[in-house]
Parts: sequence; C-alpha cells; structure tokens
Amino acid sequence: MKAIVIKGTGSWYRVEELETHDIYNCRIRGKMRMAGIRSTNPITVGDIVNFDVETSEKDLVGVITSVDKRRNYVIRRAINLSKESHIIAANVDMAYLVATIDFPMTNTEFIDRFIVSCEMYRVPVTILLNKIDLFKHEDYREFIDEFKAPYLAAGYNVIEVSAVEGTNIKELDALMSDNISLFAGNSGVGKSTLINALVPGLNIKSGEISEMHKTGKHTTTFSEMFKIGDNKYLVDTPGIKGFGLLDVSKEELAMYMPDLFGRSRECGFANCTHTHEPKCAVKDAVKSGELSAVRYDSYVKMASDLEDDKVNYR
Ligand SMILES: Nc1nc2c(ncn2[C@@H]2O[C@H](COP(=O)(O)OP(=O)(O)OP(=O)(O)O)[C@@H](O)[C@H]2O)c(=O)[nH]1
Ligand SMILES: [Mg+2]
Ligand SMILES: [Zn+2]
Repeated sequence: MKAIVIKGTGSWYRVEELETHDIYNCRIRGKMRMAGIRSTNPITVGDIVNFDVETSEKDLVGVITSVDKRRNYVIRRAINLSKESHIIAANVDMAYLVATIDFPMTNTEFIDRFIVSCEMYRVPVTILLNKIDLFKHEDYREFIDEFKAPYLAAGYNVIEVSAVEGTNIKELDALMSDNISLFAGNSGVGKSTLINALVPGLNIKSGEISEMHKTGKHTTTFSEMFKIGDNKYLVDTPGIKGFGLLDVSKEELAMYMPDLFGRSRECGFANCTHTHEPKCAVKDAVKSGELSAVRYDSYVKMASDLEDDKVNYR
C-alpha cells in the first residue's frame, strides 16, 4: 500500500493511505537509508512510502518498506561541522520562508542560505514578511521596502502578511493551489500562527516570544503536515536557528543566486569567483547599485565558509 508521510517523530511515522485516506501509524523495517544521502532522518514529511499493514486491535498500524524517489526536498546540515543532514520535507511545491524584520529579527544571510539550498534542490521559494502589523508606522516603510528589494530584484515573491490581523491572508490562501506548501524559518516568526490563520479551527500550538531575547521558544517540535483540501497540504516545521549548506562548492555557489549569476557572464575570467578578481561584472554591478550589496555580502560569506568548511552554518 502507498501513503504520504504526514508526521515523523523518528521512531513512528503517521501516514495517510493515498486511496482510502485512512491514517496509519508506521514503524520502519530495520535500518533504512536513502541512497546517497547521509541523513538524521531517512523518511520525512511529504515522502511517498510503501507499507505493509500489520494487524492490531486498536489502531491502524503498519511497517514502511520503502520510500519512493523524491521530486525535490528541503535539506540542511544537521549541525555545524556535521556531515549529516536533516531533511525538512520532501516533494514540496512551494517553500514559504517566514521572516520578520524584528521580534525576532531574521538575518538576511539566513534567508540567502535558505534560498540557495532551495534553488539547489529545485524547490520554489516565496518570502513571507510576517508581523507587518507591528510596523505600520510610516517611518518603517523605507526600511521594509529596502529589506524586500533585493529579493524582488532576484525574482522572488515577497509578501507582507500579518497572521494576527489577517493582512494578505486571503491572497496567500489563493496562492495555495499547489499540493504541498512548506512553512520554514526561525523560531517565533509565526509559522504556526500563520497556518492557524489560513486554516480556521485548526488551533495548532503557537508560543510566546521571550521578552529578554526577542526570540521564539521552539514551540513546534516536529514537522507536521495538515490537510486543507484534496491533495492540498500545509507543513508546519520547528524553528531553525541556522542553515548549513551541503553539497555545493565555492565555484558552484553563484549558480544558485540568480541575480548574481545573471551578471557573472560578463566577468573577465570564466572561472571568476567574484571576490578578488579584476574585471568582475558582479562587483561592478554592486558598485553601481544594480546588484544588492546585501546579497553580495551573503555570497562572500557563504563562499568563504564553504572554502574552509569550518563554520558553514549560520
Ligand atoms: N504581532 C504579531 N505577532 C505574531 C504574528 N504572527 C505570530 N505572532 C506571535 O509570535 C509568537 C510566535 O508565534 P508562533 O506561531 O508560535 O511562531 P513559530 O514560527 O511557529 O515558532 P516555533 O514553533 O518556535 O518555530 C506568538 O506569540 C504569536 O502570537 C503577527 O502577524 N503579528
Ligand atoms: Mg511553530
Ligand atoms: Zn566575477
């Protein structure tokens, strides 16, 4: 039988059978490893799995025997220096990166790392700028527009939303015709609150922001998929502190930043790394203001981290 994984806690997986839509609790048979991926979790939310039913008096239970090939996935280095990865979700139609300009403040390098990783595994990304209700005063407008500009220029959609006041929630809902929408970002940015706003009556747990540190408290602890229509799912994920890149070399990095890459064709050297070389069209574009210095700074930091491979996690 075939099912889609809707929650995984490491030892148990909650799956939905594809035809009957019955929910089964499954274990995995022995040690299962995905070919080529060293991961802390061999099976993730969004995976399509094959399973055998086991007889049980109470619940529907089963044993997962294999995982179908993934169309794409969102993956990050499990922790700094580790060669192991953590797969956040598989078969994702849109990754919504939830960011906030304050309470907590989302670091732009974190955003850029997340986007690069999504580009690598062909996951489309949209940025949601949440808690916009806190920044209504006109004094914030310029800052918000400056924050958004590099991403809009790179071709990403950036939507200002408020989960609390409902700003642009209808518009967001209209975009969710896709199969699986993932919500990711730092703890406390409002991923769970946004999902609650999109799905009235769902009432998943959301948490407070720490007064002291203006950061979230890691309220959501496991990724979980919520069905909101026929083949339409939202995935809530635990807040992530940093994002470590995997499987990308310094030479390849620019390929995954479309705004930079577009300029690199005019660089003087074919193998230009856009750092120390003369006649670099990327650096020229930053100087003239045509390319965002924020994105370029992230590129330089990521490239140097990839080089020494010591601190590739921010
Ligand atoms: N003012 C305001 N507060 C919000 C908004 N969205 C969420 N919050 C608040 O931010 C806090 C954290 O929200 P959560 O939804 O738990 O954040 P999360 O991203 O799911 O956090 P983790 O599960 O820890 O990763 C809660 O107190 C929410 O009420 C918003 O649009 N505006
Ligand atoms: Mg949450
Ligand atoms: Zn260059």
